[in-house]
Amino acid sequence: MIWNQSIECMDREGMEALQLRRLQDMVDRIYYNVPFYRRKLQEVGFMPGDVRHLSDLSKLPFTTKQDLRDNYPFGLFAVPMSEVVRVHASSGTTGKPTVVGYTRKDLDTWAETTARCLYMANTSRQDVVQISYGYGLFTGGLGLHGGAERIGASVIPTSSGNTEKQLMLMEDFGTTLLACTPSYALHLAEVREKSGMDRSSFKLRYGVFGAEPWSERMRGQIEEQWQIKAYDIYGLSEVMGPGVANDCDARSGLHVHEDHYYPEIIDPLTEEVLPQGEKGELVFTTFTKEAFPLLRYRTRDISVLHREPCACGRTLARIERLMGRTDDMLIIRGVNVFPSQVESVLLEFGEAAPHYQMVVEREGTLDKLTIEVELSPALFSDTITGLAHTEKLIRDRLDSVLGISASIKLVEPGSTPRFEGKSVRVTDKREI
Ligand code: DLL
Repeated sequence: MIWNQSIECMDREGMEALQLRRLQDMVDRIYYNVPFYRRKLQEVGFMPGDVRHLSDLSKLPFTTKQDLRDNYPFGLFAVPMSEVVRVHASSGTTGKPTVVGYTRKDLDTWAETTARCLYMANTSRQDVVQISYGYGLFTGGLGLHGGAERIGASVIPTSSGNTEKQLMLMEDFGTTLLACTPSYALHLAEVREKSGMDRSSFKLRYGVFGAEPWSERMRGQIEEQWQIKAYDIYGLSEVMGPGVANDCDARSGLHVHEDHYYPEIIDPLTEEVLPQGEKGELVFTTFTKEAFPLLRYRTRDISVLHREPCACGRTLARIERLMGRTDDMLIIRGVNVFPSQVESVLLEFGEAAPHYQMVVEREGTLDKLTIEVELSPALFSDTITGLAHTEKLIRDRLDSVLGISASIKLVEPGSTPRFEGKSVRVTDKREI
């Protein structure tokens, strides 16, 4: 049995005392070890030692994705690189990724919190866990891997892609728990049907799905098509990776491992902390992370926070199923994509500001991204081979920057919409 009962069922008073001690320690560490935070804290007149109550946190400055970008790649690390044993990265808003680092102790914390999530989803050492999240710079694969190994389950690290092989291994190895994006779980079911494989020859019982928005409707579809119970796992690379929160059998929100990752909900415009039960932007402070501590990180994810104990017995705070974002980040086949990344690539090809439209659709169960690129004089060529060449150059460059393939449609000068106010570059036709 892997869960931390003394933490997960701690009374509020005990939890807040623990959080205050950890916050004090964290503010100390970032003040002395990260020049960026020292400057920010000095700007608001804060010294280590000034944190007396948990509510003092609301007086401290926020950290944003732009701050991470300005300090690329390792500027916000609080330990020397000799202490860093792992680096991951996720999409930044332009060509450069957001980089995160882990000490050995951070990996240990990550494995523990992800194991707690998997335990909420009924995982035990009897399980065969197939991890079809991508391994590599993305935190999904290795993050779930650490948690499943911590439980003592038998881990099959298939990573993403190669659907037929995934199904073959799932059947042959008797996979009981599947971890992947919810849309990929549906795709796997669809391919299984098409290839005439019989559901009854699979031993699958549970699934842990996340890394992209999904709905109760989609949960119902997955549960029906696979005849399993599906759980929602949330996380983001900046805070740790998968395993920041997960839902339990009570299905009344995702329990946040708030002894390590402290959640707040703010009004994204006024930046005021909102009372529990109100909808707003999720903000996280990491209490124990050594390599890459984060103070009040603005996730841009929208949710609602609840602190009453749950029917399952846990007292850990809960966030409601994620409800969208305050920025224009899209998640396409599990990969985070910002329109500004597309823009920065197109700028490499022409002299003027590029005109483009992104269309996202769900074909069957898979996401498809089409980018209509308006030809500028610099891109223009009057031969068919010239156009095909231009299209290939743009496609290859976008593939490598975005990390997913997109169809490119070259369109005539002047044919994409122009905007007087805020431009609308994205049409998302997916129904989730
Ligand atoms: O997606 C970490 C992860 C991997 C979570 C595997 C769960 C499972 P990033 O690539 O940094 O990290 O993307 C983080 O994905 O801010 C949300 O917008 C979105 N997201 C993650 N989980 C969920 C979820 C990983 N369960 C961004 N529901 C986050 C809705 C989610 N959105």
